Amino acid sequence: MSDAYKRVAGERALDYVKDGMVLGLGTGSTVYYTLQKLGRLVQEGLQIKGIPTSKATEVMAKELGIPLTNFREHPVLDITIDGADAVTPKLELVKGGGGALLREKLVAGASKQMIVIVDESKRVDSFDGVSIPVEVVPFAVETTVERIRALGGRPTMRQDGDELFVTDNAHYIVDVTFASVPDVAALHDRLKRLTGVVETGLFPDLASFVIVGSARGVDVVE
Ligand code: ABF
Repeated sequence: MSDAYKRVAGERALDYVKDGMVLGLGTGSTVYYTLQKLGRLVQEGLQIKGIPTSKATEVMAKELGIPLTNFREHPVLDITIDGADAVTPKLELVKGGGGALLREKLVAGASKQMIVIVDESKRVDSFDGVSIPVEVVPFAVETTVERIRALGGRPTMRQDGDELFVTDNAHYIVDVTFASVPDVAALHDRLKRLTGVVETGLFPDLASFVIVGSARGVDVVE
């Protein structure tokens, strides 16, 4: 049933899109529905351009005929529409379940607005025990993993079958849980200070609002 909730949330985000906008195109199964409808709107004449947050989204956007652009042409975007793995009542996000967190954070950070689209299963009270993706450079990864563990985390290298998962940026992902996460921004800062860490999937303050699909329909949470 969650696909229906993802679809209603993903499509509702397009109510905020206007002719002439430059959009950040997120990654994941909720954004899938946004992109499908966006492709139809473009065919009907909607004038927009998009910057994809992953190679997978770039391929899907091209297949759908969504015009693409880049940061050289548009260093500032109007709206990014993207999913999330978990959302707190303070609109803090965990992202990166799909391994695209670095480009997602760059695109969202370059946007005037970030609209987050989720089904209700993503709403949590806190990130205690929630798996947090951390993008790390391959060089000295074992040392970086031990330094994450020393922060109190329980790190696991993300696998892709028998191999280590490799991101679009040729990095690895370490999925980490912390028993208690009382301060999301502070944990992000502690992780980012580790030399081998490129970026974390903690988005403490980028979401403008969240569109939640559920059996009740659609709620906009600000
Ligand atoms: C992406 O969307 C990832 O950051 C996040 O993991 C994913 C959410 O997954 P889905 O929409 O497929 O549930 O932005």
